[in-house]
Amino acid sequence: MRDATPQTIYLSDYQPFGYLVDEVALTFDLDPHKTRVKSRISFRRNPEAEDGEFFLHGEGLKLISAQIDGKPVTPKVTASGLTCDVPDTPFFWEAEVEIDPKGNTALEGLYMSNGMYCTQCEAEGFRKITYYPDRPDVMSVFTVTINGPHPVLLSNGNPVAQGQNHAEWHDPWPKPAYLFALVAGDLIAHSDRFTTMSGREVDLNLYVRPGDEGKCAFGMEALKASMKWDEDVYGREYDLDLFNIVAVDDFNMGAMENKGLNIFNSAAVLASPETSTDDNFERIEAIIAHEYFHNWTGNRITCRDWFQLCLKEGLTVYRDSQFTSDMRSAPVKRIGDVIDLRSRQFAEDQGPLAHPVRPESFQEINNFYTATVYEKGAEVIGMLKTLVGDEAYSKALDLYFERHDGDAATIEDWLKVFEETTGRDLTQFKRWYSQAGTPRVDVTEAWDAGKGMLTLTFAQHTPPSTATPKPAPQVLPIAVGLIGPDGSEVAPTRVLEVTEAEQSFTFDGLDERPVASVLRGFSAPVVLKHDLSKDERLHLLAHDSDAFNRWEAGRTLARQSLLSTILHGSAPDADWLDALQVVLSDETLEPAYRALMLGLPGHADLASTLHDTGETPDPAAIHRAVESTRDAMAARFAEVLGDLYTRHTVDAPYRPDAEQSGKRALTNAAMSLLTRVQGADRAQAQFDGADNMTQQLSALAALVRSGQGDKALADFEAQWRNDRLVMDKWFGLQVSQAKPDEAAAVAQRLTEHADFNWKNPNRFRAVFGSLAMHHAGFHHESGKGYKLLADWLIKLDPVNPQTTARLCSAFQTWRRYDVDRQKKIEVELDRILATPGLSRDTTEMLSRIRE
Ligand code: 0A1
Ligand code: ZN
Repeated sequence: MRDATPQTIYLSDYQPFGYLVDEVALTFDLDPHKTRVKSRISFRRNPEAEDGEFFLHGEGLKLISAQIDGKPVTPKVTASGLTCDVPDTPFFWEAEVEIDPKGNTALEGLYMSNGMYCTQCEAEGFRKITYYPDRPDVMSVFTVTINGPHPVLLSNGNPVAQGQNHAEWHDPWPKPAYLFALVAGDLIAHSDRFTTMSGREVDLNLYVRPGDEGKCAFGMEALKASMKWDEDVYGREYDLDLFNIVAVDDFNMGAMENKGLNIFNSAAVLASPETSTDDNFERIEAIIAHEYFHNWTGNRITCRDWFQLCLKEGLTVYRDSQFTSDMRSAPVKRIGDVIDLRSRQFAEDQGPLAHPVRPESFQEINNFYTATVYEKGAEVIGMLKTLVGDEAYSKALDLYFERHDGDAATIEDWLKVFEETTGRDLTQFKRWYSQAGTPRVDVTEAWDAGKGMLTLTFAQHTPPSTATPKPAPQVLPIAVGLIGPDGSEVAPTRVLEVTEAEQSFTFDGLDERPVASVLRGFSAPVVLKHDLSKDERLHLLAHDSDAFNRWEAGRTLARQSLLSTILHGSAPDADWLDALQVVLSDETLEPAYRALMLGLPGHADLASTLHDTGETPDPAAIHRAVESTRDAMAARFAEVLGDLYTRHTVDAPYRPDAEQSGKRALTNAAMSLLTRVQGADRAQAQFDGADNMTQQLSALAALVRSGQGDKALADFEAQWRNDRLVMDKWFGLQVSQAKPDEAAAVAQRLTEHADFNWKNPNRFRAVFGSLAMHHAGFHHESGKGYKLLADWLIKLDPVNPQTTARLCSAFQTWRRYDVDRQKKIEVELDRILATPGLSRDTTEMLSRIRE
């Protein structure tokens, strides 16, 4: 039900809870529609809290009975929880409630997925399981008893008793309720062991549904690699005798770091060469690492309140990106992260959903699991490390773990360990946590030939937003190196610390004017404006020793070429194409890097650049420009691409490692382009001969895009119709490869397919996430894309508010477009908002977008 007046919660209102909880004992008697949950919880007054009101959260619970110290009580129950008169002295609260896991389609709390029970409690799902102070600063030791007719009964911690249809678990580490988990079902374990740095043996299990046993080996290896990496790099050891992972098919997000019992969306853990692409493997490895790393950054040290979400998420994303860089190629990982940041986080920061990395208010916390909190949060950690240096970063982290182990901490606590270990004042740096918006940085150069001196002047400006109407200057670590006219590096990377609105730095002792390579490694999440000439950019593309900026030079040339095609209809820039061809043929460069060089800025990225320069983006014109540029690249590079395709085709048995996947990324980029000029035979042959999903799916995409994919689509469906995860790809690909004027119709047709199970978030997102990402299709002038998405969001909202609300962000950039499109979108936003009983999640998202 929609709240009459949705409540806004403010960071500044934080108050500790009036009671401390030492122990929680829960007993579950599982039943699909009538699960009984008994709780026995010890409470005592919190000496640090003023307010002694005894309020327990609880939603959708049927209260059967309640007792205090064994005596029945009659609490006052509302839709959000209960209050009760309690003694001044320590007491035991006992309650029995009934819940309906099978009727729980929101996938929050205890629910059922394909016959198994599972839980999702972050952020506020535990209150749908029993009455409890469901807030992260209330930490307690949990003991859990599960009764139910299922071979596998799991909860957090270590098993203390296991019997027929019965299990008891004890988790010795105090934790907030959001880290509670329970799983029950007919599951199969893929098991292994890990010996920790101090010699303790840990049993590892990956639990899956029967039939998925063949998709566990990679995830298990990734887990062991993560455990080892966290010991080697952060000195962090695992702390239980057991670590369990469970794969579930119905899950709103990627995965969840519940203590000792991580629960994963099956798409984020199950992998096999035949069914998963190289990208899937890399993502799975990263998510397994991410959830595992949370054991220290999130679980042992958790968040005081949900405003501090970036404390665990920014740091854990940063740690998982370090892990991937170490396991694979650091420059390739960095470029991928920046592409992702620009497309998701910059869009958020530039529109009505802009919020600081640490927001100051919210209505529904689930709406703040955003690219800003996660990815910009990670960028902030990266900047901090750049500013203080690697050694100081390690020292600060050691102090953080030592001082705050067992705490529910804040950003202030986090920054303080850096201030204490380095002696730095981080007052200004803290703005990265409190200000919304992406800083714009203008660099201008002054060359004094007589003195051999180059001066770089930086001017920073952050566009104001509702969240931050008056942004102040930020601390910007800007990494700069200089490339001489002969292509050699004449000044190695130096990190300039820009703190003022305008500030200059000089480089001297230079014989000739160099080309400045600014913002190396993308050392700060800003939009850089550096007026280099085309020749200077070509010089960087040919010679920059910083792999990121070398790629960035090519990217900027590509963007400029595309913009002039979009605005003036010009042909693609021949100088850029010539320079790109040289890079493509350079066998000293790793194939994955060259594959990235072949990429173009996305449609939405181009729309954003156009908007930034005062133009109104026309999605159809952007689409045409990208297509004609790709055609020109294909024609211009045909020979080189044919050569790359043959030279880098992998003959060895499939391995999902960086080396092989890099080669496949390059040959598939080549194959896709070649299909434009040489017909579909190569793609068809690759499709027919493929023995792994990377090869099969990229060939299928090329075939569908070229309009010759009908047979391959049918063959693919016949081959994979019983594999849910592969069929998600089949659904998604048809939308993403559709022509702009057909995308909505294709999506509509797919919703009529017998396997379109719209209540499954992965399947819903396969179709509608793909539609929202199909820039020219979603923004087609007919408005059909907008209407179709709105229809389905209205349908999904009562079933799954969280997934509905997340997909609303498809509309966040709407003010960029022409009046006609804006009007069409406005009609749809208002239509959704007018739906009776719209969830708090969706109402908040759309009201912010609509503002
Ligand atoms: N903490 C998890 C992500 C997560 C967040 C919220 C969820 O439900 C609302 C589920 C998972 C992570 O960062 O992996
Ligand atoms: Zn996380």
